[in-house]
Amino acid sequence: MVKGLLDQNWLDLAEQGVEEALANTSFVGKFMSRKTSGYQMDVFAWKRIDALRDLIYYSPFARWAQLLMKTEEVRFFYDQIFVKEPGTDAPTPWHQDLVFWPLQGNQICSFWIPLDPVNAESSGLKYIKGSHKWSNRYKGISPDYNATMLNSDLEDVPDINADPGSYDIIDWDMEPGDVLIFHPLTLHGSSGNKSRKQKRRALALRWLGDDVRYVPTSASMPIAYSHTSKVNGPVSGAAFPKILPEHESSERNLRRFPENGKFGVNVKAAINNVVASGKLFGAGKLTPKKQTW
Ligand SMILES: O=C(O)CCC(=O)C(=O)O
Repeated sequence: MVKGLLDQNWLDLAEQGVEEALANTSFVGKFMSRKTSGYQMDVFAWKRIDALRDLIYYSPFARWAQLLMKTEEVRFFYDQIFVKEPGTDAPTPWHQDLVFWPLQGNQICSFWIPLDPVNAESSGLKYIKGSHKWSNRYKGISPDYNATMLNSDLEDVPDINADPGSYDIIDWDMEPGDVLIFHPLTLHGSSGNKSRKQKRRALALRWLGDDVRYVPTSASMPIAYSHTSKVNGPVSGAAFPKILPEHESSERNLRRFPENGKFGVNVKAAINNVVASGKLFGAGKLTPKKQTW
């Protein structure tokens, strides 16, 4: 957690972008936010919101990611917005991000940028210190317990909050401008927003370095934007735009054709989700188990 990393001008741009995105939620965002009122999530908002595009292309995040990952090339993976209104009972289950993603590699990092003050009561993120070095890979549990992204080859996440003393759990009180930076195998999660007054908006920005390969599985998050990555090869193309050492204008411009061409990818993922949940219910084995929060 880096105190006061972000200058007010970048914070303002992030807030402007998030507010615009929330006023115009994507199809995927509506689907992922459907279960609890007061909870809003969206992804790939930079593809349609200029303020977020500018934040990604021109703010210092890419350079910070480059320094941290010790990489020459930096590509942007995607943005994710998480909003929990006061009193919203929508915990983010303990999870490792990488198991959701069609990627392999170690040079990957996320920045989690709160736009409101956060603490444990208002759904501050919690991490298990050092868990990115564990060999365990757990079933990916999304906040909506999305069945299509459950990789049945992986083990269930232990019920960490039922036995918190056995884990080295860390969290922080944060102010806007403070930023969390983490590896995608670090186990993390957050409670619902138990505050009666404080809403909790956060923007996550995810970055990729030289060693990242495109390795999709049947449980990976679908990528609804054009790219040119080949399986087991480096990530490339406009879905994962190159920011450093220099931009590619063709990738930057392609964002102007959001979702349309690939709308079917999202519809198919939504249908798969409903069918997969139904099958798991039918078989009496809807995994993963709910976590204590
Ligand atoms: O904001 C949250 O509750 C979840 C954030 C998260 O899991 C992430 O950014 O990877």
